Amino acid sequence: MSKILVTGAAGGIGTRMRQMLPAIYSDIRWSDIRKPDDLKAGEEFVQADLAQLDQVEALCKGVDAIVHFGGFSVEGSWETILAANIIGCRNMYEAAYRAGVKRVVFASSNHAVGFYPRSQKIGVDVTVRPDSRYGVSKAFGEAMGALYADKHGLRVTCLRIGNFGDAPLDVRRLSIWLMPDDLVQLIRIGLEHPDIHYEIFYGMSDNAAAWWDNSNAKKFGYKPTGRAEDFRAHAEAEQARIAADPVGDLLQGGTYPSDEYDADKRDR
Ligand code: 15L
Repeated sequence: MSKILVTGAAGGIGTRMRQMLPAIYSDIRWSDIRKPDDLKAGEEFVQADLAQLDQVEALCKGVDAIVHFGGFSVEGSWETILAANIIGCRNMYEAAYRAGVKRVVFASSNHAVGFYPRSQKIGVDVTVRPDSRYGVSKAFGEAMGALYADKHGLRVTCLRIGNFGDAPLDVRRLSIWLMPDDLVQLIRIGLEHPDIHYEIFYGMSDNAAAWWDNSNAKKFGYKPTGRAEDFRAHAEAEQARIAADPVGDLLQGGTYPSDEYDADKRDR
């Protein structure tokens, strides 16, 4: 893999990946809509607005693979999601195709399926059940990946990321936690595995309380090393500070499905 473009360089995951990926890949172009505060000398950075196709095309010049963390990473207004995650994501795939990029690793999210109940274990073959406009945009990004893989031969890996960080933040995150080293492993599979055509993996560590069947990732050699249960006491203590959420506590997406929820109030 010679030249890799990583979008979303100034975000939470991007910032961490800037510390980790250069040990594996020597030629990385980083991009974001704003310059990272901690940009180091020698890091190649190109500022770009994903909603502008010409800017994304310029970004993709000479690139072999893209790791796409760019866009808006939480729920937002329709206008925000439309520009950053719908138009921006379309521009990323289209510019990748035009530039002859071979692989894309797309940062999808658990919120593409956040309306599934916590009582149900799901694999990667379920119908999407987005829990927010943000979740819809992630389902869109997965669908675009399938289109560009099937129609144009890009090798696309979608990572339905749970919650990325050094430790699970609460009881919900015990099920969906993703340790940084495990994300690096998943990215490497997407960038390097010879049999990738179009795949979806859950971006989670070795979580005993998981709601997701991640056997597809394991088929490609994924061996997560983070164990959420090692942090259970911490996560339960944090959970005790959070108010109960009668809707969100039953659903995989947590507060995302319960925000703006009024299905129980409508006359059908
Ligand atoms: C996500 O997709 C978000 O990017 C992140 O900020 C968290 O909200 C995470 O999901 C989560 O579900 O915890």
